[in-house]
Amino acid sequence: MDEASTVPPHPLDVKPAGNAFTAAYNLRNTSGGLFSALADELIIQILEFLDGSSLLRVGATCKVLYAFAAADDLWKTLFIEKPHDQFIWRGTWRRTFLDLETHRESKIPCTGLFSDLLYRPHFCTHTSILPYATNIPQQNKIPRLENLDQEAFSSYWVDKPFILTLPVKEWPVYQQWSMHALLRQYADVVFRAEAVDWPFHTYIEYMKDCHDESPLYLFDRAFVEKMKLKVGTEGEKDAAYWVPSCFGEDLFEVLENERPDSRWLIIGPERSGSTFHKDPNATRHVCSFGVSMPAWNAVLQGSKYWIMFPQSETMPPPPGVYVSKDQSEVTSPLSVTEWLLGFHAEARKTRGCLEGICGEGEVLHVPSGWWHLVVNLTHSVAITQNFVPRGHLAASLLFLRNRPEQVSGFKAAIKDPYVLYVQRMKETHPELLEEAFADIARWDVPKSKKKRKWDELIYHGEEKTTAGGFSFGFAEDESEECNA
Ligand SMILES: O=C(O)CCC(=O)C(=O)O
Ligand SMILES: [Fe+2]
Repeated sequence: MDEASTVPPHPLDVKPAGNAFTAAYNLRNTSGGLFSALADELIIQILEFLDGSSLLRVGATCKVLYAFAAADDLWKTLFIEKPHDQFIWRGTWRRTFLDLETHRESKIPCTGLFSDLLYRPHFCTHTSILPYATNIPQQNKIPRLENLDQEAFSSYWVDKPFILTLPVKEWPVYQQWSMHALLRQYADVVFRAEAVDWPFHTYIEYMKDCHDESPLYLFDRAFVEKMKLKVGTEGEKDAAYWVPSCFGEDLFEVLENERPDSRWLIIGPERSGSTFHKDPNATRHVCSFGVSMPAWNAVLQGSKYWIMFPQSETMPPPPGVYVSKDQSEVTSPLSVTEWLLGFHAEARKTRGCLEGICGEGEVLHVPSGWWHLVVNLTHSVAITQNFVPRGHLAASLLFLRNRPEQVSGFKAAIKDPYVLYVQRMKETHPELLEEAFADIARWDVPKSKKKRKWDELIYHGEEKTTAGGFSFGFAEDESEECNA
């Protein structure tokens, strides 16, 4: 790919490290003093200790330190650490922190400075992501359907990704939420975007003039309350949106007000997105044992490129993603663009890879346990919600029971979400609960001498009586197993 040709020169004329080998002149021989001998990462780590005025002073000493002290990530951290009541977004974190208009900011060329660390964010910001979302091989394409009924979903599609093109087009929020309308109605409503809580109008200013390699992503779990929306049933008067009917019942609804976070408003500019992860009960967390909640993600504006992989004991995680032995930690230190640059070509050829673009008015199904990376091809507005379909009741019970620390969003007062859930299910859906327990018990019957690793991990067969009076059990960890 020749994206490189579309990348403009770095604003301070910094070049990639490799260029130093053929360059006639290296700035580090004349500038930077003792700092010039240090690795780039070390220089940045030292600068991370400084406050804004010290950073400015260090940056005024020489060209090398001027370029390093201008790294926008340093200023982003400073800005986020210091709460600002009132500020104007000025296109970069440095200018915003210093409240500098663009034309008042110095731009001293640092020709002869070669640094991947300084050049890479600039390169990634200006690398087009569109080529990665095109020419999707036929066998990789996420199936696209107009609509589905519940029966087809639960009997065939429940564990497969797909894109539905019709149901969301009926939603009032799809028909009414232009960026203008959103801004008119919610300008002063404060939404969460990663580490900041900003009024919507500020986030829109940021979105319109953003040069971050990984833009701050608005991801708000309380949007329904903040925007005073009614989540209804299909066609219901005053309903802002409803769950597409094919996904059927959501057995987490029995938790009512005690339900953990389950829905998010997602807004971001082009290139914002989510690096590889699997969803458990909440977004951006990884759950053990491959048990996680399915979700749907409806695009109301813009479009998203999705690349997905099934999870399986026999398959490694997607290229460029590293998982700890117990699967509780995922390391994917790369930004979305870095991952696309480095691993997309290999991923596309990897067994199980599925890709697709979910466009405006479409909804994508993320089955339980699937890895996914998502990137917005244009600015986008989406709603996502996770749910527990019938077929995943047993798995979600196991998850709550075995990994309470990875269950996010339950109120602190709920000491044992598992017990609460069993209780509620017993009151409302006793037959389903019994079926789920029977499933769990069946998973314990070894079909062969060699138990599946997954079963060994989650179920040791000792008997315990739960609050609901059902008799069954599985150990949480080895110590429990020893006591059994
Ligand atoms: O960026 C997106 O829309 C995807 C979000 C996502 O994967 C999630 O909510 O878990
Ligand atoms: Fe996700």
